[in-house]
Amino acid sequence: MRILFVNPPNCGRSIPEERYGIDSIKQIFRGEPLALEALAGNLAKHDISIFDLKIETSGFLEKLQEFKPDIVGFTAMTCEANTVIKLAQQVRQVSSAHTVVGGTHASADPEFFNREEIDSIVIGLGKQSFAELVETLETGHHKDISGIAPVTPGKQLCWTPRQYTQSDLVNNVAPRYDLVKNYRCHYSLESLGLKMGLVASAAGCPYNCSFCCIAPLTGGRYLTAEIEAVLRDIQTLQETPVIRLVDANSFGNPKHAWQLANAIEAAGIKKQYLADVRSDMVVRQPELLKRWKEIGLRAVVIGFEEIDDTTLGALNKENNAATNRKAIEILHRIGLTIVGDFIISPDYTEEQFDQLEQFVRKQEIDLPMHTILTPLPGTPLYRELQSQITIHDLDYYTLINAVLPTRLDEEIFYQRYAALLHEGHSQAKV
Ligand code: B12
Ligand code: SF4
Repeated sequence: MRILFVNPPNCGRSIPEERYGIDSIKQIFRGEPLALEALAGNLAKHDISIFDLKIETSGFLEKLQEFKPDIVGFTAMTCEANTVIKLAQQVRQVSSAHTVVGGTHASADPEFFNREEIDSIVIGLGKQSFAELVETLETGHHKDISGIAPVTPGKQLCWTPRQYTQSDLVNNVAPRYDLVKNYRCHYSLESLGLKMGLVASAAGCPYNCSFCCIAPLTGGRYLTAEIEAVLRDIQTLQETPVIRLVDANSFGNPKHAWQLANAIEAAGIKKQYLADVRSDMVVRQPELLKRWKEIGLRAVVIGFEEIDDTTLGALNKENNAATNRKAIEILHRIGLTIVGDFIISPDYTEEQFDQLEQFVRKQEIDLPMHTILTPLPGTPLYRELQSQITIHDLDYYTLINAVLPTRLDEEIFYQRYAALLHEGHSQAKV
């Protein structure tokens, strides 16, 4: 089978720019589409191509006509969902390919894609389930595949939930990093001039923060990758000195994280790493962080989210402000760069903006990353705040737009937000 995987373009829209001319908030990120490379890895006998529209700005129709795919697979975050529908319409115009969508939005809100432009929706980890779908399409022996919903426009979707296990990671086959070799020079963190490669050492997260869309990817399970598979992937990315572990919750299984650090050292791998970790794990496992620093950990991304316990509690973070402060202390002591994620509620007052600004300065967060509280469809927060949402167009669900009413005058809200981002980035020490 000929399978074309498509990474949608950078397509999020920006309210501060459109309404108030504040153009400093929207950022363009580029990174390899690891999901598509991983899926391709488990399709060895097929002819696969990845088209990255975040890099190629045109030529999609030409690619379809030239490659003549039997299947076109899209990945999509929420802000890319509308764009994927439009791209799937283009596929329908020139080809009879089976169209499939997977990724964070399909997993959290599959019903959104229950439209005639799409044929199948993959919910959660797809490396194994998609391979099963390709087989049924190739042989014509249709069967029910758990984790895959055939679209039924006009009727509610019906599918068998998948009980995700380690076998869904299909660790015995590597991601096809080679399929993006022509794009690789673009996958860098331009502001720091860093070339970065993506590797997964775990999937999913057992927590259930109300704003987060990760749980549906694994049905709330935390699955660790085999150590040999992680080493293989790091070593394959020979030209990239920095590895971003893409796990939503790295080192969530400390025993696995120790084994991985020891294995990296034993293999003589000299690279730098960036990982997303929880602050309570840092407090419980400072020695683990020290160990990772020894083998190359350069920076950790931590979701501090809010600076007081009431708001943290409301987000169901199962963590508290004291633990966050303790983790910051430990990380400073170890000498790890802290990239701190903070969530600004549209409900923020001037005073709350001031307090957050002071916190970031006082705690010496090296690179603060501020997003705006966004009820992503499919999350508990969405169910809670659905009736208050004023902007339903998913193009704005980039986490840098207020889709709920702001308490402050909207323009002032965005000015304060832009100033916060500017201060954080101008003093960034990464
Ligand atoms: C790497 C990454 C990026 C990279 C690369 C993504 C890409 N496609 O090019 C870059 C840097 C480009 C990026 C950009 C953005 N990102 Co991002 N990103 C991630 C990150 C850290 C890892 C994703 C990943 O590679 N996982 C590893 C792979 C193997 O797992 P996976 O993606 O889940 O894929 C599996 C399944 O989902 C499924 N699957 C996925 N796609 C497909 C497709 C098909 C056909 C099938 C069958 C199955 C399938 O099978 C895969 C294998 O099992 C996640 C957080 C996280 N830890 O998940 C955020 C995350 C996905 N990003 C997020 C956001 C918000 C953004 C931005 C909007 C940020 C911004 N403000 O600009 C932008 C998008 C900009 C735009 N389009 O306009 C949010 C998405 C929330 C949401 N529901 O929309 C996340 C979840 C982080 C968060 N804060 O919550 N991102
Ligand atoms: S925000 Fe982090 S800790 Fe909370 S559910 Fe999502 S990945 Fe897990």
